Amino acid sequence: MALDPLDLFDIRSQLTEEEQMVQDAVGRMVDEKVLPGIGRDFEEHRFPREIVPELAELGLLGVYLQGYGCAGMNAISYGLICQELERGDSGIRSFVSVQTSLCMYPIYAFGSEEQKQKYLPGMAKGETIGCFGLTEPHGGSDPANMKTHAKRRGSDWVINGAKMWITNGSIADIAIVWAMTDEGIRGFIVEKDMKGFSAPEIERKFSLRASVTSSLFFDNVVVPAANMLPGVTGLKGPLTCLTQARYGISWGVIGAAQACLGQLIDYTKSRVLFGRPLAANQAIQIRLADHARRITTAQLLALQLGRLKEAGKITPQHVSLAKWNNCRMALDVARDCRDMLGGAGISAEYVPVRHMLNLESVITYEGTETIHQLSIGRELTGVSAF
Ligand code: TGC
Ligand code: FAD
Repeated sequence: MALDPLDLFDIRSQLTEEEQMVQDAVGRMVDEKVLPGIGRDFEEHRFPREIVPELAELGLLGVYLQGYGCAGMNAISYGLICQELERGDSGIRSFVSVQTSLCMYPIYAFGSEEQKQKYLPGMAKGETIGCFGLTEPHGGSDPANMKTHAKRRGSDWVINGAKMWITNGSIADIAIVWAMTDEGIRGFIVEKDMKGFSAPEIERKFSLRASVTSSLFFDNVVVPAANMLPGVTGLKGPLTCLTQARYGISWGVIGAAQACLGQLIDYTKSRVLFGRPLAANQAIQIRLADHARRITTAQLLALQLGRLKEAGKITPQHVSLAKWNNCRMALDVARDCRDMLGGAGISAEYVPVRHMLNLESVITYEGTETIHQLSIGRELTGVSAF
């Protein structure tokens, strides 16, 4: 029996029936609702907001949280969902990552019961959209150097400062905002209509064009005490959320690489040069084989990462290694697939250039490649080089 070129080591056979059903359902939705229009959305710099009810209907928002209208699925299912969504476009996976792991998760993990009741059910239904404000204009890799601050005024907090490169910012109903206080970094739920808060979109991006990216500005924004997340103080609050989201990215980017390789296998078989199909050249086969090898190793890494997560044994270093390896893999595969298409590789008719441009963001956000390399270096040596 021929092997599946996009699943050479039969990862599918390692999945439970339920996980396979989740993957199939999301895959169908991506085929039917995302792929037909995503090229145009990317060209028009437009997030396809009409997809949000579809995502909610399938239970993909807050998918691994228990209760509050969330589906309570396992870690492998969350990974497969990210993979299928990113096979469509990194912008769609980004939306789900931010809503689920960067907004719903902190409310779930660090919020009061009132906050959970108030926000999570509407977020699971896609009626309330969230964004996550950690990065600041002066340098995102070092969030400990945070200038946005919140000061107590009576029972309220007053926030001043700015955040930059914030996914979903301009379409969000609430922002999870991390600000320096006299007690250290704390998280706040800022609602879009609060006076002094604004979220202009960042225009003219060459990457993640089917996703909204914004700045956030806080000019004496008064936030009631009830909107402060009581369950965490310090940088470990936002970094714990990032560990959840980076986990999903480690799976997601595999989908982008699969989309590129799948298209290239077909293309090289039908493109005839020098009297034979492009695929009949050793140099082309070696490149395709190398991409299949890289995708396979990324799949095995993601699967074991998922198993560690389900066993409660996952560490931030595991996630750093997987995010680094799999983003690098996907970006290299997408760039080389673009090259094998020749001039057609720059055309919107083919997916690699869109994935390649998106992956330039994905390898940068949620910790750049260098940051993850330095995290592993610190783990190996016990010496911090940050
Ligand atoms: P460091 O001293 O290492 O740690 C401070 C405290 O945090 C704890 N910690 C973690 N906890 C959970 N998960 C992690 N990954 C953690 N890493 C560290 C740590 O134990 C410590 O706790 P405690 O109790 O001792 O205080 O902090 P550092 O200042 O040396 O920084 C470490 C470094 C550089 C790795 C960290 O700052 C970092 O990860 N920088 C990168 C920032 C980043 O990733 N930003 C992402 C912004 S959000 C985003 O990009 C969303 S894109 C969404 C999309 O569209 O999909
Ligand atoms: P910098 O931190 O200025 O880094 C610049 C360069 O220096 C990088 O190459 C970096 O690797 C390198 N570098 C940094 N430190 C070292 C060192 N010690 N040694 C050697 N090299 C180093 N943030 C959010 O908070 N929420 C979001 O929703 C969000 N969404 C995003 C969406 C998009 C499309 C993009 C592009 C970014 C988003 N970000 C978001 C921000 C993202 O997390 C940051 O861009 C990222 O963390 C890097 O920060 P920076 O851009 O300030 O780069």
